[in-house]
Amino acid sequence: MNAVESNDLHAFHEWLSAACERGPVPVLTGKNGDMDTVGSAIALASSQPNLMACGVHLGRTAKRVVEQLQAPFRKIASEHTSWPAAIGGLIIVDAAAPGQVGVELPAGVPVCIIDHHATSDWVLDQNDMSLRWNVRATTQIIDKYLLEYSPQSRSDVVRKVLLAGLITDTGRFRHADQGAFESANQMLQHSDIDYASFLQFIESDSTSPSERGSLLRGLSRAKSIDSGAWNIVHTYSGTLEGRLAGMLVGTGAEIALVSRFRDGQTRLTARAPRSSTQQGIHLGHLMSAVAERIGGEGGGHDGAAGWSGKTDRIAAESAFIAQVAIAKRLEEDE
Ligand SMILES: [Mn+2]
Repeated sequence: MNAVESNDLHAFHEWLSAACERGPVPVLTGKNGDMDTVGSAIALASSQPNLMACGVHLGRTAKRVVEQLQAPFRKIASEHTSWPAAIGGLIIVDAAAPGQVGVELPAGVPVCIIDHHATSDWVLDQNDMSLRWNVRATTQIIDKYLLEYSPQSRSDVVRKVLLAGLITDTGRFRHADQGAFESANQMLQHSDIDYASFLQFIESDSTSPSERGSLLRGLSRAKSIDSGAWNIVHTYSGTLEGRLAGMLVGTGAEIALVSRFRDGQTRLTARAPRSSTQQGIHLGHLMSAVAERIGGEGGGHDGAAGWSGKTDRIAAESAFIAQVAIAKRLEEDE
């Protein structure tokens, strides 16, 4: 661990200890309920009795893992949310903006943001803090904290939810870097986890006939266009947009874009292969720029990002495509 990380963890530990002394501290997940946000919350919450992992939604993988491991996680309502009385603080994991948690936050409560997104729309108050590291998964930050300040909480269940977050956020280590492998090694070390069978369990997700139908319809509607220096393959779908975008990348798309419109909300989901990010594409920055252009919230990572807002679907797609048009392609030796 470098000096910056170890200072950050120390400051976080002080913040956390003070918050837990004041009262209960919810550890809130992002509303997409992906494995990284849920795994981070559950693992961190295991370190202190006053912490409680909670969120509005469990995604598919997270739901299966939480059920299988019987890990403590509390579902909370997205409206009229009842927060504990005498709340000591609030920790939000793996969410780049207030709109990504799906609940109204309690007023006047010190907040800590733990995240690894390249973009951040949080506005922090004096008693708030943020732990934002350039790592592949938020669970890597949590594991480093536990290793240093609460090693006894790193049970096999805790290690499994951490590892599951790392596996899914790196796309089964396809988007991993050296730090991600170091974290994986750390999580497995001195555990009884059989990595291959745990991976098999995570991947044993079956697609229902109706989901298969919408993936296929999404693929059949896909169009390939050029925008500036880049090729974009785009389509729309009512479900599994991330998975569909991954399939579009599989067609050789330099940028894959999937949009969806539901209940007055449009959502854009984009994916790019490493070859595109190496040549200068940063989807998180592009989605932030879309939000600046047409409103809503956008951001994420270089190769995976999203935007959501009230603009209609076609206008939102057009805004993204127009933003790509002005993205420069770096030459190989630059
Ligand atoms: Mn994440």
